[in-house]
Amino acid sequence: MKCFKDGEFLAIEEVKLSVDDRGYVFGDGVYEVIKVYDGVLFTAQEHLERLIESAAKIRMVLPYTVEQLIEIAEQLVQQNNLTVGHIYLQVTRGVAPRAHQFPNEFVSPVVIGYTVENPRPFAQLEMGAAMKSVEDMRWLRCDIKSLNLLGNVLAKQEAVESNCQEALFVRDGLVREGSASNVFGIKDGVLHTHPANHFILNGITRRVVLQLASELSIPVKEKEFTLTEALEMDEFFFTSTNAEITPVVTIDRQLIGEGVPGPLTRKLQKAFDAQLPMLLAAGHADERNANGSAS
Ligand code: DCS
Repeated sequence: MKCFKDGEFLAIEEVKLSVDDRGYVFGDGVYEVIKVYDGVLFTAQEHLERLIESAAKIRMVLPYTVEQLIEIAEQLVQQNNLTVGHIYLQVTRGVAPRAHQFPNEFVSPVVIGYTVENPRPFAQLEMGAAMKSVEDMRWLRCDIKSLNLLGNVLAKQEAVESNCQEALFVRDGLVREGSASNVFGIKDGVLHTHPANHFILNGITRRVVLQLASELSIPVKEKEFTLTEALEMDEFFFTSTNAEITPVVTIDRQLIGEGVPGPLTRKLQKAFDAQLPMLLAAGHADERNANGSAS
């Protein structure tokens, strides 16, 4: 496997990382996960713009432009022959003796990237998932895609230990997002989701879903709702780069609607599939439309 590190593509064994890397000692950095379908990057521009924004929010300047980062990501896909999976990109504030304040200006950020083969989660997309609500004890800048994921890690572990696939963060009684996903509810034909502010990460998949909803004339309400209201939704789903649009059939073991993926969720999933770089990965070759496929 070829990894990118600071301008070079190296075999994984050749990559040297320092114990003094601020990402390692402080979680002082930001990251992105970009999906690859049939060797084609999906919404790479949006992900890389968010990477630069996340870096800026922690007062870091990336040594690359979006265009250069896309070139790096494409090289990684090519060199590793990746068909379906994702690219992980991470930038830390660099290597310096451990001290909380920023290092001097001669310390440059450390940029690494690698690929992961990862099939689409077909079974979960079809059957749906279970969520467990957990208290959101994270900091107040959830809009930054920071390497500090302890709150997310603990929440996800709690969910998994309760045989759930994803945690549902609740802060001040209001539903915020998943441990690594955004959440949506559907009530009486209206799509509800948390507004994009500092309590959530403004997911790229979230933005895609809002765009699809607009194209499908599904009314959208970007406003907080309570856990009780979530439990009373007709349909519920979570979104992320890897989970795509995952139907939620239970929250805290209580059925959502009929306890099966609902019709509007299915409609959005279908619209999502139709705009992927290709549809072969979905096993839906027969559904390909005339302009629907790359490579
Ligand atoms: N909210 C949180 C806290 C996340 O970590 C993520 C993605 C999302 C929302 C959804 O964002 P995207 O739609 O842009 O993916 N988490 C990434 C992660 O850590 N692994 O995969 C995706």
